[in-house]
Amino acid sequence: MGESGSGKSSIINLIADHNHASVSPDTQPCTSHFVSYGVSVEGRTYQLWDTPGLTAVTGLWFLRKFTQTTEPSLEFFLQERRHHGELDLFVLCMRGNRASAEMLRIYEVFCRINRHPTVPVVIAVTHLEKVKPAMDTWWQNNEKELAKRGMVFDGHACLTCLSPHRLRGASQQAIRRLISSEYQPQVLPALRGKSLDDPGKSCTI
Ligand SMILES: Nc1nc2c(ncn2[C@@H]2O[C@H](COP(=O)(O)OP(=O)(O)OP(=O)(O)O)[C@@H](O)[C@H]2O)c(=O)[nH]1
Ligand SMILES: [Mg+2]
Repeated sequence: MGESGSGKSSIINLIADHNHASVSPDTQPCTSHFVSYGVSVEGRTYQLWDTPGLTAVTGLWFLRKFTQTTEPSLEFFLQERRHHGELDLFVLCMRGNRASAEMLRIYEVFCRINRHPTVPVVIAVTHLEKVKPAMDTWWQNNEKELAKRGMVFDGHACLTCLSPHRLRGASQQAIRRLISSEYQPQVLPALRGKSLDDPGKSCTI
């Protein structure tokens, strides 16, 4: 999940190495429905959910309308997934080149209550192709600031989703590693009674 235009659909395509999800050609909101994709990573199948983007309330009436319809439907969607025991990992997506107060609100409303002791929350940061000397420098420079604001994560990946790009392979590895990592069993009571080798974990982006 994340703000509109943060790169959620692009990340799905990066993980899958296939253009499954529609990506916005510009800054307009693109994904309008919750769509799941079965993606195989190193022999395991993951159910990845692409979600409509959340947009900050602004003075523009059409964006305000988008926000008002998306937020309750995201809440309902999460309740449904929780009810079916299908919430295994939250991937919060943000643009590294665009800090926003909206991110903190999304974290507060959707991630904090779901994190301990239930679902791990990780962050995937996009648009980092120009960060020097390496994309991960973004995390080194920003982790403390995020933590100061109460945004704590169980894992992170610094990415570019550009295609073609010389850093795409490294980005794909990083995001695949992020979603396939085994997070501490004590923060995953939803998996108790299930084998951790169980395929078909779902992952909400
Ligand atoms: N330069 C750059 N552009 C990116 C990157 N990731 C995504 N984009 C571009 O950013 C725009 C938005 O990407 P989407 O994947 O559609 O974003 P989204 O979060 O799914 O947006 P909504 O569906 O509207 O919520 C598209 O034009 C992408 O091509 C990146 O890492 N670097
Ligand atoms: Mg999208």
